[in-house]
Amino acid sequence: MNFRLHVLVDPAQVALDQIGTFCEALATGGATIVQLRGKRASGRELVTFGAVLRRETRRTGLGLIVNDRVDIALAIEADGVHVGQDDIPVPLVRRLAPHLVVGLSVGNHQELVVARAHRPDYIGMGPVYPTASKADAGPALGIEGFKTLRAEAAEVAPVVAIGGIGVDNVMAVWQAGADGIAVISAVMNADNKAEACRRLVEHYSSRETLSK
Ligand code: TZP
Repeated sequence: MNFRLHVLVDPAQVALDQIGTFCEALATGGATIVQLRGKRASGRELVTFGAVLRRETRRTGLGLIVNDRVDIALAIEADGVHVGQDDIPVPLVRRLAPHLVVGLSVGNHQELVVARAHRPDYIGMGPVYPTASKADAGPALGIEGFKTLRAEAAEVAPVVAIGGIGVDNVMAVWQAGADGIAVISAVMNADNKAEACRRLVEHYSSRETLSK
């Protein structure tokens, strides 16, 4: 799985009949994964939206990850599930769904200790910058804090940076060694979503050189 650019989407943000166009824009712009994240959505809403999202992500070559809900991930045949430190522990997710890619959120050193023991397939690390999209995101690491924690995580799993990332600060995140980024507002608030994605990933391929 290519972790380059995850775009997190809430079912309230895209009408069912616009999901196809939405996925086309993301894929055109260079996103690789859509994460279904409906904190206030019912199970029924998630499977209804998720079924269309699964069909359209397949058609456009995007991966599909579901936030928190292993049951929904299984029901819609997603590629993976992303859990936080208060959700179902990674080893239990593996038992329930051995074929799924599993991501784990890490925001500090203690949580990285958990990640080292639980061995997720990738780590969602942040918030790197302050964010208005998640009320309980915790304190921002800042780019230096991110660099330090990412270096510690290097042997554990690929690191996907999240939180307040946009076109104006993404270069620093690539330079800090992120394997991928995950965003909400930088893409969801943009009128031209393909262009927003393109600008976020344009320096992705040079990140190895950048971080030297
Ligand atoms: N987890 C940590 S920060 C965050 C999540 C879900 C929100 C990211 O949203 P944005 O708009 O890209 O800052």
